[in-house]
Order: sequence, then structure tokens, then C-alpha cells
Amino acid sequence: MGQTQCYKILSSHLVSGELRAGESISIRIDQTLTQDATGTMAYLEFESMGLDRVRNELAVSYVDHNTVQVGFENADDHEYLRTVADRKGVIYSRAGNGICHQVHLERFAAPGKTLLGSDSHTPTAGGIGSFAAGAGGLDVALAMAGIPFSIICPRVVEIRLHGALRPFVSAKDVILKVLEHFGVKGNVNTVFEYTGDGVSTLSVPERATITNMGAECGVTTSLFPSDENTKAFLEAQGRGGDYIQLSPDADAVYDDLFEIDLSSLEPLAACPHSPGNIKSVSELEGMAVDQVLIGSCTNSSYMDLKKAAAILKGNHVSPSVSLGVAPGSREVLLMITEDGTLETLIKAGARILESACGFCIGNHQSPGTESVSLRTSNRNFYARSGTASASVYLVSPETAAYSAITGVFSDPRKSGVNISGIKCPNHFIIDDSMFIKPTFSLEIKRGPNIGAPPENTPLPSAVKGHAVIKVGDKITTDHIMPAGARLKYRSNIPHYSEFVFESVDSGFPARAAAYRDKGESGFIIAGASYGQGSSREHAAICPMYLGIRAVCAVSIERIHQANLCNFGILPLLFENEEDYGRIDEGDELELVNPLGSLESGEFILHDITKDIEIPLHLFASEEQKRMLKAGGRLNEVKL
Ligand code: MIC
Ligand code: SF4
Repeated sequence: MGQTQCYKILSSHLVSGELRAGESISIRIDQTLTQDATGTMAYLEFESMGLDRVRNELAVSYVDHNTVQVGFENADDHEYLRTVADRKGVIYSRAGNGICHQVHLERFAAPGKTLLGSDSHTPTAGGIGSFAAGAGGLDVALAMAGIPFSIICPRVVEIRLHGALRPFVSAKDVILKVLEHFGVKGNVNTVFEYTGDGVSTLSVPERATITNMGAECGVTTSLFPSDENTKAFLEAQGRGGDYIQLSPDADAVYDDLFEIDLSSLEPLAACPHSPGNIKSVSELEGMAVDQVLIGSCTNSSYMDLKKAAAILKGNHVSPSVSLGVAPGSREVLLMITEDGTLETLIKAGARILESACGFCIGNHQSPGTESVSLRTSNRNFYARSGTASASVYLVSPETAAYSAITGVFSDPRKSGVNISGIKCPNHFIIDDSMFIKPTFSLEIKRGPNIGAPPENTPLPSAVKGHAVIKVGDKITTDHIMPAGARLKYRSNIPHYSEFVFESVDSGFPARAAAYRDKGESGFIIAGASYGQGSSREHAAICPMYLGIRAVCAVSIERIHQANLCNFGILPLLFENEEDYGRIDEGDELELVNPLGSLESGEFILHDITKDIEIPLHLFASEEQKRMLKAGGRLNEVKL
């Protein structure tokens, strides 16, 4: 039986377990990446392991999220990251060098490698044929220590692409189609593998747009084969030596198949407040637009900006629209500067933003009250932009650019411009001077905002307390732990914890802390797909700090489930979905014999207020059960 590309890479990196969907396996990690918003915690955790240097093949620390620097906190974080990278053997990508996923794709990602990143969009590198997954900071710290990464061996879904995209229909529309079909929940422990004759019509940056947003479906990663286009991209980056041919066997067997005829696609948009809420642009045409933002790790490549500029050329942004453009990397910025694209953008009235995450994470460019914002980024979760009343739509650079001129949602096919000549270049401008290589000599600097990760206590023999909050379905990590204006407290857990569930219920932190201070264990009651979205382990660490010991949910997303285990919070699933409806916020709850239940994974929750018993299932590997018993992985890991 032939192998999928996914299993080819997994088998060449397999350390333990059997390659069968659903089994626990561990794999060797070649490359790691961190970004500053998750990186400070990851390196503090790495330091606590007592190793003098990283042990994996390549570790890169990017600064791209917190570059706004209001107050001293961000700059102090950067200084900590620079010095700890130097000391521990990590390459440091300075602020200004670009967004981690874009830069990693350009300079380091390689077919056949495994990559683990403390950011959920790490699968961007699947566009070049790398098995690239997102994880919490602690898992990445462990991978840097050379410890294999544990995952559930995924089921592999084939997405077969036929034909070629028509002009003005782009890679973004392909992934929006995939999101329309698969949705944003129910795809855990799955890998999407792209095959078919349509693959060869897509360049590596286009493929990376598609694998980037696979994260929104909740899959472990997405993969494209490594072929002639991959070779051409690597050569254009001066990295031809990193090329290997890689593809699934012709008789590879998949768990499911979804076919897309690329030539039948039309421009699409993800509507508020979910990347899975898809409509065609033609259905939305005419709606007034207030803001257009082009950038983020999804759509900020050289070709994306060239196409947007070609549409904008000779036009001016509508008086009612604010247009911002953030090139994904310094390389892209250098390219558009050299060939005049930047001038076109400036002349059209674009506001040129830093090569960083910026607007995508609500760090700046928050839209106005009840306004409509069109963005080329990947997430339009409620309130993520910083303005809860705003409506954020996710679209292609082509749709964004044309709508910026007209001032209303517009189908770019009507722009009348010819952009078919815009192709991936044969040479990129290569300048690696914003990467700092380690010298192993600097003293590690820690500003006053940087504190060690808090410790949890081992799982007690009695877990008794209250349902501190009850939330519904599709609660994202942005709901749990807001970024944007609160992002600068990522290295200060006590302070950051004051904002847990800020947009859902601002009374949560005080309530949870009051129960904790009485010696109780807190419970979170949640619906389906709890913890979707980002990899931020703060969505586990801060609730842990506030005394939460268990999340009882209908379902929990992969990265968040791992983060909960890493910090000693029990991820428990309702045996019977209807039981979710029987518990109310404020109910007094107790887990019957939690230590004894760990092994079997079958728990009984006694709702003391209602006097009912509810069966729950712990979905965790043996390794995770050990962590949960110890009160988190840092307590359990013995290096
Ligand atoms: C995001 O897009 O939500 C982030 C910010 O990149 C996160 C990481 C973080 O919260 O720091 C992610 O996707 O993992
Ligand atoms: Fe940065 Fe946005 Fe990409 Fe997250 S999704 S890495 S915030 S650009």
C-alpha cells in the first residue's frame, strides 16, 4: 500500500509509536520557531530545564508580534529574547525582519523537514513540503531540548485540485473554499494533503497561503508536494541545496477526499465573526467599506503586493476608506522598493505599515465603531481587531485592493486590469543582516515585566469548587486570553491574568481568584471546539494561575488540549453532550476520586447543587496523564 506524503515524513522522524491514525506517536523535530508573544515564556521554560544550549538542528526566535512598543515592556522582551537566543544557540530575527512564517518560508523552511513553532500558523511551511505544526511554548521549548514531540497520529485527507485559477481568483479563495467545506471545528488530528494537476499551477507563496489557513480548520498541518515549483522557489531564495523531491505514492490511501476545480472558483469572503462563515464576494457587492488592510502571514508575499498594486495603479483610495499595507518581510519590502511597487502603493494613498503582525492581532489599526473592515489576514474572531462592534471580512489581496478604490465591497474581476503576467520571481533580494547568530557570550537581560512561569501543584485527592464560568461553542483563545492592547503583558502572568475572558465576562478573574484563595479548584464549562485559534499557552497558564483545575467541554481543540495538560488542567469531555446543558454557572462541583480516575480516563462529576452525576472522559495520552498527575509538565519533566 502506497504512503501519503505526510506518513513519509512522519516515518522518517518517528521515535515511538505506530503510524496508525488515532495512535499516540512521538516524532523528532528538526527545526523550531518562536515569536515574541509566545517566545518569552518558551525561553523562560527552556531556561528552567537547565540546558546550556538548544539541541535541535535549527532554532529561530522571531520578533514580529509586539512591535508597537508603547511603554517599556515590548522593548524589554526583545532584549531578553536577543540575549537568551545568543546564550542558548538560537538565531534571532530582529524586529523589522518580518513575520515569522513569511520569513521562515523564505529563509529556512525545507521539504521533508519537521518544524514545530509556538504559533498556530506554523503550517505555512507546509507550502514548501515541510511537516510544520503549531504548539504551545512549552512543547517548543522541549523540542529545543531535543525531546520528541508527541502527537496523535493524524488521519490524512486528500484535497485534489484540478485545473487552474482564473484571473482575480486567488489562493485565498481556494482556502476559503476549503473552510466552507470543512468548517472550523471537527477536524482535529487531521492533515490536509494537496494533490492533483492543479498543484503545479500554484507557486510556493500561493501554496503557503493555503496551508497557513488550514489552521482555521483546526488541522494538525497541511502539506503540498515538493516539485519543480518548490525547486524554483528555493533557487530564487539562493537555497537550491535545500531541495528534495517529495510527493505521495501514486497509490497512497487517504481517509477522505475533497475535490476542487480551481477554474470554477470565484472570489470569496469569510464574514463576521468566523473564518468558516463563507459567502461569495458577488453576494456582498455594494456594501460600504471603511477600512482595507493588506498583509499578515497569510497574504503579504511579494506577488500578493504586486497584484494589489497593479489594481491600485493610477487610482486613488476612496475618501471613505483607510488602506494599510504591511509587507510580510523585509525581503518583500526590499523587493517592492526596488521595482517601484512601493511607490505605486504610496501614490494610491496606502498607509505603509511595519513588516509585522500589527493589525492582524489587534495591536493597532483597530477599526471604527460598527465599521466594515476588509482584511487579507486569517482570523476575524469577535473583538480580535480591538473593536468589538466592527465587522471584519477576510478576502484576497485582489478583492481588498479593488474595494479600497471603489469604497464598497467589489468583485476584482470587474477591475479591468491585466494581472496575469505577475509571477513568482526568479531571484529574490537576499539580505540576512537582520538575523543575529549566537555567540554564546551575552549576559541574559530581564526587564521588570519578565517573570518566571508560575508553578502548579500536583493533582489533589479532592477537586472541589465551582463552575466559575459557563461558555458556549467555538470559544477561541482570543476570547480566553485577549491579545491586542493586552499583548504586552505576555511575560507577566499575574498582570495578564486580570484579563482572562475579558470580552466574554470581565468579572471572571476576580471571581476565580476569590474561589482560589478559599482553597477551591475552579471549573470552566464549555461547548464544542473550545480553545480554537491560536497556540497561546497563556490561555492555559493564566486560568491555571487563577485556580482553574478542569475544563469540562463538549470538545476541545488540539493545541489547547495539549496546553491544558502541560499546565495541569484536566481537559474533560462530556460522555453525553446533553449534560453540558445540565450544569449552570455557579454550581458547586466535585470530581469523584480524581487521582483514581486518571488511569482509566473515566471521571464522574458530582454537581452538588443539582445533586446529579455526570460522566466525563479524559482524552489524554499516557504521557499527558503523568503530567496531569504532577500538576503540569514542568513538574514532571526530568531531563
Ligand atoms: C494569532 O494569530 O492569534 C497569534 C497571535 O499569532 C497566535 C500566537 C499568540 O497568541 O501569540 C497564534 O496563532 O498561535
Ligand atoms: Fe501574526 Fe496574524 Fe500571522 Fe498570528 S495570524 S502570526 S498575529 S500575522
